[in-house]
Amino acid sequence: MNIATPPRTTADAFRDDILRHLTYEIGTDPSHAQVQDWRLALSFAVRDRIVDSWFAATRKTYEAGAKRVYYLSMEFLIGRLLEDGIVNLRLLDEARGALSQLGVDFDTVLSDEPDAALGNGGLGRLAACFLESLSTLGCPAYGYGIRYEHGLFRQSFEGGRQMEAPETWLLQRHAWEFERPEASYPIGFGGSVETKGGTTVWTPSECVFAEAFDTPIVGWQGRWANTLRLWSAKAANPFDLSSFNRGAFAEAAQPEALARTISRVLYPDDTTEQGKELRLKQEFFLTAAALRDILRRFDSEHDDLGKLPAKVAIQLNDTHPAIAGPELVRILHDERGMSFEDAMATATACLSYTNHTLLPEALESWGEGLFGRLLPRHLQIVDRIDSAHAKANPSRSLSVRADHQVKMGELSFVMAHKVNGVSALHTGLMKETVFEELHRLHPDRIVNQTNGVTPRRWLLSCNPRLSGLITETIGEGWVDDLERLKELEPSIEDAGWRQRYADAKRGNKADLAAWMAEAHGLTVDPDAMFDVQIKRLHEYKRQHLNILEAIALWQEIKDAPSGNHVPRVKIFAGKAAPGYFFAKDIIRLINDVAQVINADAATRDFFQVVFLPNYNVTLAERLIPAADLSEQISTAGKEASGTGNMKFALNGALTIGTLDGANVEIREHVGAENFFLFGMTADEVVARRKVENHAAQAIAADPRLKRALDAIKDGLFSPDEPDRYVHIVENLSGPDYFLVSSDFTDYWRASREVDAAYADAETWTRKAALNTARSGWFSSDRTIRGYMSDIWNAESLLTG
Ligand code: GPV
Repeated sequence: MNIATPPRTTADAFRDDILRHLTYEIGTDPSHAQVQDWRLALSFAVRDRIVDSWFAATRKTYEAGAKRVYYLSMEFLIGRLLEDGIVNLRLLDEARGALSQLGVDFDTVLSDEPDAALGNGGLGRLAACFLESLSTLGCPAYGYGIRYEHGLFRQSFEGGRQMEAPETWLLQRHAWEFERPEASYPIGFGGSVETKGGTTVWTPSECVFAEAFDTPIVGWQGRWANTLRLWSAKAANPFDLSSFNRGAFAEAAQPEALARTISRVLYPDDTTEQGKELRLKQEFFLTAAALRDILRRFDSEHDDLGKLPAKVAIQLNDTHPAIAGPELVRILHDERGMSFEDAMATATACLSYTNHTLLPEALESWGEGLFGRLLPRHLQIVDRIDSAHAKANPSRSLSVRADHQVKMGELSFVMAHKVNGVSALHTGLMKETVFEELHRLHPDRIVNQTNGVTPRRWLLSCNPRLSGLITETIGEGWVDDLERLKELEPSIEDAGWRQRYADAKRGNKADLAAWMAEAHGLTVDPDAMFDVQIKRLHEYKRQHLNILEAIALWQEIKDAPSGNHVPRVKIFAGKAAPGYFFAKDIIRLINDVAQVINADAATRDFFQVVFLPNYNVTLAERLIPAADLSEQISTAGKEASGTGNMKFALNGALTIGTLDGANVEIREHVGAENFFLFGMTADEVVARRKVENHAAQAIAADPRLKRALDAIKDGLFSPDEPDRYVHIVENLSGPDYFLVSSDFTDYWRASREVDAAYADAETWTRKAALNTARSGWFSSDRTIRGYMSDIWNAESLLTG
């Protein structure tokens, strides 16, 4: 059953392939080729080798009659694919050599690739890591998503304010996808429902086509490749000839434009509910197309729908594809003639659901008016599912339908055989809060699968200095068996080895400093501590807690400029949802504070603040290997897991963090002495909110906090508009829902412990190296194995 590792390629063979693609695929002569032409030619040469594994894997799956995993997600934040493919195929030397023979700079070619930004943040990036791990593990799987014409917006700053421009990644030819006009399905909306002679028929009033585009996702060593299948919307009747003939050209093009709207943009919200009709249409579009495709594949191999749960596992990445429950029931019952009860049981046995947040504003629900207008038959089925569930559970008081809404979390739970949270803490809180009653009715349904990250992208590829040292020390086995990083521990006792570890970090910091100078005209000292907070802007993530500490630290240094201060550069990056004005004001505040602090000659040698624009996967790959300190400072109970926290620890940054999400498990793995803990626990947070005037009390008790808030309120950072940030100060002094003020004093204390530890380079390096050695558990390979055994009952088709 083994699929052999594909044969290695030489630099010469690779060079010839690149030239062939440049000539016959791009139609360009080497003497005229631009960077983009070389990049595409190289991508095609790499892609050829991936396609070989891809076909072999597909054949193997059919031969074995194996169960397939289908991961349905509105987001796949895959980033660049060229380097990933080269690294996984272990063709780095050959590709570099081939390009150098052709007189082309390899790194310039790699960095020409646009980021595929088909996701907002952690949820979308997790889906991308999962696809790579599924391929590394040889588990037959498909990712299903939407091929957004415009991914997440491009961010720039004007006067410190976030500006948004459309992301146009598809303007250039996309090297990695294969268009599949033959895999195209009509997707209906609206219309009417009729029951005749016992069968119910839905006749939609509107129809668009979903057309497939496939991207192969290759695993480590090219031993397996799975498919990311993204749907693009096309008009059923692309062109209205009669309007055109009348001379009404705009009108003639309308059906096409309207249909395509569905796959036009990724909604730029992150953990906030987006209650737009178009969003619901997108969700149904993705889900209905995926189910059609899944059933077509199933039908080609089997003729008994009873076998569906044995051959098909469908994972819902949050509630966005939750309409899969009613849609699958509708197909099985209305179209395939199964009894309603059997259809429901079959669908439930296939489906499982991952919850990624407890924030109430992110729990999707749809007004029944909208839902019924767009999906009239599905509304009936939801009601029937709800009453069937109520009948089977007479003690039940909740409902999928309440206040004229359809509640997608409850629907997903009822229609799933397993429901999982993404960290131990989050899963526990799910049982106690949002799903308390459903958990009582179905005590075996909720399971935990703590998130993970792929070590191929997030260590091997993004941090060659460190991964080189690791491989030299313990061999290459860690790449797909990350817990073997533990074998580094004896070397950490060796001062010479520690120096090499420190040198790798220093080299990464120097590279980052050089890039910041070149790309952004910033001067930072690579010997200063690089203190990094990179993630979406959200009040619960508390970037404002971090900037308050920055202000207080600056004030302290200013009071004693000749003191013994530990030099620090605070680096921020992240996007705010365009409509989330408070978060956008936090960005502007950080930029304003940076401007004042960085202009202060008295403190400049000790302290700087930087906000890098347009955070994306590629920027994360640059920043994480160069970080000393990882800021994971969310209000306890609010961050479901976090995955950036894992990437930092793996790359040897120490964490300053709260007991939230996977921070808890990171601290357990790396050791409490190698983690800077501060802040209230989730329970303490709940209790603290009940204390009257909690924020005012915290401020009165901490003169540093008061002084920092006063500086903002007095307009020190916005002299041209002194009132600009008064509302932020008022929030943090009054309601302060996220308890920034109440956690400030302990955060300050922990941060000074960080300073003391950093001042002792030997100790710091030991702690950093222990973080690397003990983070192996956070591989997404471990996570996927957990899903395969506890949720999907799926198997690897790779042996040995
Ligand atoms: I719901 N998450 C996200 O990025 N977008 C969303 O819409 C939702 C959740 C994130 C959580 O906030 C993180 O804590 C978590 O690590 C990540 O999903 C992956 O599980």
